[in-house]
Amino acid sequence: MFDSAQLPKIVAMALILLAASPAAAEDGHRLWLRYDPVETPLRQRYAAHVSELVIDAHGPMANAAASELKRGLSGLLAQSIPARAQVDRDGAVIVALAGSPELRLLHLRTSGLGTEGYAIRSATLDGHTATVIAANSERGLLYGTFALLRRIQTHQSLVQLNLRDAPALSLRMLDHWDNLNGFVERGYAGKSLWDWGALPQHVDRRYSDYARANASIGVNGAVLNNVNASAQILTPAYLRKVKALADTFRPWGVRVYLSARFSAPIEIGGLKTADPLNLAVRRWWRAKADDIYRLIPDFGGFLIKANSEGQPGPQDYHRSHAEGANMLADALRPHGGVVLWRAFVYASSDKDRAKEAYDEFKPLDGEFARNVIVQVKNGPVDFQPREPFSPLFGAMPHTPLAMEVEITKEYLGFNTHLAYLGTMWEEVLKSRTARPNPASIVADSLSAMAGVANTGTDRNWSGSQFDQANWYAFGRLAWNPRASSRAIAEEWARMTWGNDPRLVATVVRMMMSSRQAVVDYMTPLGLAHQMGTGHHYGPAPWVDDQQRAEWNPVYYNRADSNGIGFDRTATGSNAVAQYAPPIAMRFANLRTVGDDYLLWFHHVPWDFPMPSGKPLWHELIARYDRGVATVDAMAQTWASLQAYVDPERFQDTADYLRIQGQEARWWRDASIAYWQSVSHLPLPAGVRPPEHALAYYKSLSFPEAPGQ
Ligand code: GCV
Repeated sequence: MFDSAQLPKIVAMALILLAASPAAAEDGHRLWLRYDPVETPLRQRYAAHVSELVIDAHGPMANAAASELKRGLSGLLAQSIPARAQVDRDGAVIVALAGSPELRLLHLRTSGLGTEGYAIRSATLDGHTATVIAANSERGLLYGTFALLRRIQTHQSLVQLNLRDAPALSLRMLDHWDNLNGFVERGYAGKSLWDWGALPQHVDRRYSDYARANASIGVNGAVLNNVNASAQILTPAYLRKVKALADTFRPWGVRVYLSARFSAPIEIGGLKTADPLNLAVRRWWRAKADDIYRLIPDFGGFLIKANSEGQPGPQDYHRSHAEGANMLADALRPHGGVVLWRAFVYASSDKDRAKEAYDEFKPLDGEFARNVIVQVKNGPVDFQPREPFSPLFGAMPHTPLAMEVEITKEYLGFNTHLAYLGTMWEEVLKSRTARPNPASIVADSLSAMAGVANTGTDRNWSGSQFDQANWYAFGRLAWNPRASSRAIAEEWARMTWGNDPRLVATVVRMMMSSRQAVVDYMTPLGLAHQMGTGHHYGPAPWVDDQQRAEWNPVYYNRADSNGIGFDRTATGSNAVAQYAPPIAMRFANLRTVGDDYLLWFHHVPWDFPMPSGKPLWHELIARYDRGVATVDAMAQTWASLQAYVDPERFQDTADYLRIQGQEARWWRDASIAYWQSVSHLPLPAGVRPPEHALAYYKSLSFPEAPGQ
């Protein structure tokens, strides 16, 4: 029988057992939305500002905001926060739409916030202190909610707040390269999140978690399927599945888009042609758009890869990209949808690949319908560890442009290499285009940003703990393309790892040096596309046997006994001429181009004297060594953080850094062995020779490479 006298003993034993049992696994699944309790006494200070919730807005997104506030605040403050109909004590958090009585009383103006911005203000209402989140739309309230929570997560003050923020770009999208069979092209985080087999009957919990994470960073659109698209996605059966996802994402402000295959009228429509000027084809797309909008009234639109890498497109019918895009734009226009038409094209083998997108799209400026956005990759070739900005930015003043970046690390070591890409995107966004004004930068030319997603079914979503930072940074930069990647790294580090100043400073330091390290050990000094054929993993600078010239690393490195690099000046392909004159002059001059783009724009003799005083050959080797050394330093630094980080995530990261260290050496050694076979130069004194002969590196095949 139960003896009540034993109760205290039982409780004490239960507590001991609980304390001894391992905490829930820290697998990174919670991303940056952890909401663990803030330590006291800071928690008490926050508690004074958060005693109750007063929500004066209704609808799916306002409800999502309210539930997020409840969840976040009760987690961070370790107490439940009651919801009230009106303010009845100090410390209320009020969520209110423009025109609500609270905002009128406070004279809180929402003009200038647009349809997605928010204001957060400390105020006094009915004699009580309060914090007000105000916006013109439910979506603005959602973003304001996450902004307030972020302040607490990153230990910022809630005193005398007077914040206003709105996104600079209206479309902030994730592009999923997910195939309908569950595989993700260039995906390194497991399989596709979308379980097409079980949809629409089974709507996995992860879908709303995914949309919620996007909402927290301002991402407002998702293209669900690969740009190498299957027409099947447009069939009624799939559209019902897409609708289920759209319904799930909607409360979190994320609209659904689809990649459409240009030849779908033939493949699933029974037509004989997909010619964009053919009336039956135009009717087919209009009817398809009508069907989609009947199911999904807020459908975003289509993303198209046309006449690129074997995909069908308008040029199959001797029509231009503009004619193709405008035909789809006509079908979507009555419903408010947009066409995102990609400028990633390269087809002619006798031309510099870096020139092709500009040459094809620049002449079409002004010819696109108003609901077409041309989507341009950040660099002129293909998501390399470093490229100069695409010359199309600033060169198409009559066409809205989106910048496409690759969050998934196809060319940067997949998921095992730690590379924070915020620095790369900041570098591109802040590059001076000098168009239309001398001070114009890439960010000025943008209407939208798209990131090729790095999400998948891995518990940690992104394939590694640190790859989550790239998803996070993408959203924050798409919201504000002028933001500082360092500030974003710090925000993410605090929310993801903790607020201890030493931990934060160390993690941020690692992140900020990480992408340059990858550049150094993979493609230093402006080299590009030296990765293995097809998979793009590991070094292969010697490859010269691919059918098309521009599929071969030797096409890009042009290394010979005289020197190395691609001459894109007037004596070579003259790609520099695609940039505005001041930029072209800088890139064309060996003395002003700078180390970062040296071999991108110039073929340089091995003995060329570098600004460091070393000849190019020595400098090149020093860069590989610097890359390896930075990775070693990251591993050591990480080891010093063991006491600050939970064991699971600590170990995951330590293991991956070890792999990265091995593979950085592989890159260094294989590359140096190959350059030496071409330059015939001795290694500088004191330099460690490659561990193996060149033949060994050439013989490796994926996935037998070291670290695999
Ligand atoms: C989706 C690169 C990638 C391809 C990708 C293509 C693109 O070439 O290797 O996997 O295809 O870019 O962006 O369309």
